[in-house]
Amino acid sequence: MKKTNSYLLLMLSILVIGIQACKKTVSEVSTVDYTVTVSYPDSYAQSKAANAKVTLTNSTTNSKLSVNTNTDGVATFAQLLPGNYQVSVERTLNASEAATLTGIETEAFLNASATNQLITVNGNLDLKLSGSAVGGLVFKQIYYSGSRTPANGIYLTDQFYEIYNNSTEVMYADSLYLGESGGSAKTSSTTAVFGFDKSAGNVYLVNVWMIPGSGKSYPIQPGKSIIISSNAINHKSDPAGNANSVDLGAGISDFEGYVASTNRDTDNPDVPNMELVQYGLSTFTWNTPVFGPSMVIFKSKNVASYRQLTEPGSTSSRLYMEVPGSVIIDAVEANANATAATHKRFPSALDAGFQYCSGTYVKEAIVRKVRTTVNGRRVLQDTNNSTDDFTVTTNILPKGWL
Ligand SMILES: [Ca+2]
Ligand SMILES: [Ca+2]
Repeated sequence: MKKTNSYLLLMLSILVIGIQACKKTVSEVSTVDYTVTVSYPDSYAQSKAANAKVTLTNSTTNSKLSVNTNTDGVATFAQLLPGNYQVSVERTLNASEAATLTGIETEAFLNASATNQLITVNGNLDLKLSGSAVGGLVFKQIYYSGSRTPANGIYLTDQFYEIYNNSTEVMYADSLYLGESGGSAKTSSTTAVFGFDKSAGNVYLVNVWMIPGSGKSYPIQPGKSIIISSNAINHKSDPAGNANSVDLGAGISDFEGYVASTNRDTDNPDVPNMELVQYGLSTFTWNTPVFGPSMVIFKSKNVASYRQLTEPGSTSSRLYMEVPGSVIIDAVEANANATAATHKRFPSALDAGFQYCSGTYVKEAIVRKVRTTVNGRRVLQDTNNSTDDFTVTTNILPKGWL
């Protein structure tokens, strides 16, 4: 018995020493408290990004720890083992969250990361989310109606197209195509309907321009726009201009359409020219129909391979570029009057409606409505229906607001 007791005592002692040794080992490895504070992009309505998933990956062990941010955008990693970590954050916004944060109701995926963070003491890391742009480039304003001179003459070289960054991120105008559909606006009951079949979803362009640049030469900030003018001069003060028109000179126009081949167009050296890709409906300077043009913007690397087609049912040899609807960024139809639905040139998936001015040379522009304002940035309405999305004004304000 005595021997057994001594043996048990010995075993107990070893056990106790062992436990104490273990305890000592654990308490000697000091941990740190680490936080990651996550914010939304500057263009968003709020800064603090709640419910973002923050993941710390230990560079040595590859073990991962994930914590969601609280309402202050803070993810807390308590008792973290010191070491080298890779930090990543992801946040998916559902359509309703995106609507609140960006003004545009569409799902968005945001992320952020920081590599090789040596974490040895208590601390915090700030990370700002970024991701795919919510929203895109849209036509903000199209001025096509022309104006009357003080002597009541007609004046139509003052047309311009304003393209707006309706997104949360910087976008680039480089290599953006601006295209004008073929087909006549409905000016009478006998006006021919454009002969192409719309059911395939394509558009058929008669004139096509491209903005130059090397890829990132022409940034457009969120909530900002560019002006593309047919002729980038101060039409009000130009000797050959029209005192009733608008100033579209340098500082207002970002690009102009210069038709070198006619030897009659004017080139303002202070305003970059667009590249003329296709000029099927040629006049000495580029004019779109004052009865209402149908315009698209698109980006594509395949323009050279797009089919060139004559209009079905027409004897004209004029060629139209067939551009697939899938590359169209924005499409806006204007036409002559309220009865012109029969003469739409675009598939309804690209623009379900159209807009019209009260007449020709009336100095009216069609202007996209403001849907909401987020953090000072106006978000324009884009339901792909110009009847709803646009309004008509006589107050022509390039880059301005009604
Ligand atoms: Ca011109
Ligand atoms: Ca120029």
